[in-house]
Amino acid sequence: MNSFFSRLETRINAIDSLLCVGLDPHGDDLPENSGQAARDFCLRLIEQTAEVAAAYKPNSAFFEVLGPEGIIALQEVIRQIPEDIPVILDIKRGDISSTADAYARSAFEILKADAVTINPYLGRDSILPFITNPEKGAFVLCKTSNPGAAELQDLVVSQQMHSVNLKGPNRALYEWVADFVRDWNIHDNLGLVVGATQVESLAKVRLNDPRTWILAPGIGAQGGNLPAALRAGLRNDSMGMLIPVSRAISRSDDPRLEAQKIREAINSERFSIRRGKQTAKPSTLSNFQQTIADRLLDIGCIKFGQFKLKSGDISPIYLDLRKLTSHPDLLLQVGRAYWSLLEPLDFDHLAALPYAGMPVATAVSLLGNWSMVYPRKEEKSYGTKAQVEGVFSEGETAVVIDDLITTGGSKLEAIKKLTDNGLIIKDIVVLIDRSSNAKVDLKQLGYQLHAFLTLPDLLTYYQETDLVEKEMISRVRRFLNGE
Ligand code: NUP
Repeated sequence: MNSFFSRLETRINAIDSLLCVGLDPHGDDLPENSGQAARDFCLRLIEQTAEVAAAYKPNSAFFEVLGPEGIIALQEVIRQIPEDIPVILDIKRGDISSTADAYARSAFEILKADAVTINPYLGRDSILPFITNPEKGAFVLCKTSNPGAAELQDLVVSQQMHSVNLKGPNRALYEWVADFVRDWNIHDNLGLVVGATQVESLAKVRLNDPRTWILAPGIGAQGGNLPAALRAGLRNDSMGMLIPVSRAISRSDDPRLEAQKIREAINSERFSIRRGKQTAKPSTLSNFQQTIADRLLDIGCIKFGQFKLKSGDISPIYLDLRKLTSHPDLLLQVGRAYWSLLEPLDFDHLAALPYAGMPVATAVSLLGNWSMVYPRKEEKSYGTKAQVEGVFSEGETAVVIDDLITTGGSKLEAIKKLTDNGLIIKDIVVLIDRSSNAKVDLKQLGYQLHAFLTLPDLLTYYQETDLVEKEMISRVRRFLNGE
């Protein structure tokens, strides 16, 4: 599968450009107000700029205003854009999920755009229809380039005013939006719109989020300062920002030359930044996995040092996900991680394994509105004498939820209890697979293991990012290999 951002990065690397050419056929610039004129305007622009365009961004408004023939022109323009250049359709949609789903289908299936711009005002369920297909992407309006942006987007919102306990009180609404987008970005295909005219906001957003792609309009006609915007918003690897420019290119005497000049101006800033900063290596983990990996280390769910195990062995690593209950914000994000693995599965109940699996399964149950059961650790010797708590019927399916897996032995014990009570088990979902051979062994017994992270991938990530010393990582690897 080729995700939207990996296709975008392939194109950017192939032509070494972060320029996104805007296709905005303003009425003033057309010889007549017709679909044909808009189409010709855009096709000429594409012909002149295709060599330096990392992406194209048609704004739907200028086509819609021409009536049905404008829409047909838009469809035709997108069809004519070379296959390897992603198309971001600027539509700024936002609606209840059933309507958002129709908007998404219209943009992706009818108009064949690769990504869209969307409005976050309606919340998570309005975003999901645009991001369920990882091959398509969406950029969420965070801080827009226009003078009136501050009116709502800079409103200070205190922590108590919203239901999700994310970090830090009293932050501007746009900063909350950036945080929510990190949280919603379960398929790694969400970016942000932060205007190139908003240098301070670009810097704040980038500081809090070293990875997310930013679409930054406002260069040219709106007067944004290109070097300042790039210095504030680029990632350490001099990627992570796409600069859309419409009028400054389309209205110049020589659009081809102008597009080349802007690309060069962007690149000279990128290279001076690259010289000054250490180049970050691409990671094995997705953005969402990295966020969770960072926090797990931060709060001591993953520890490096010397730990005495039950077996008496001394281990250089210790995983303890029980600490999650003391960090409800992370527990919620972890819940979303499980949710992303559970969503494609077919089941009637979650089956939480006591004790460590129970808080995470409760979080997931609340997120997905899924019923939960749990096998008791010790059988009840009185009352119902139940072995499995919760309401279920024989023949129903349950997914086993636990925090970690090492050998799979404790999962099999629990599965026996669940199946003895009439439940059918096909899948097991955990946050971290310590990766002995559990996945293969369980598969042979007919169970599918789904893990959000594996310990070897985590170790590689901590090494790449220098979060843990190389020598310690090697020691853990030797320990895991039984050396
Ligand atoms: O914050 C935004 N500012 C902005 O200008 C978000 C946008 N999507 N845009 C769009 O980018 C705007 O609607 C237009 O299509 C383009 C900027 O055009 P120009 O100023 O480069 O001509």
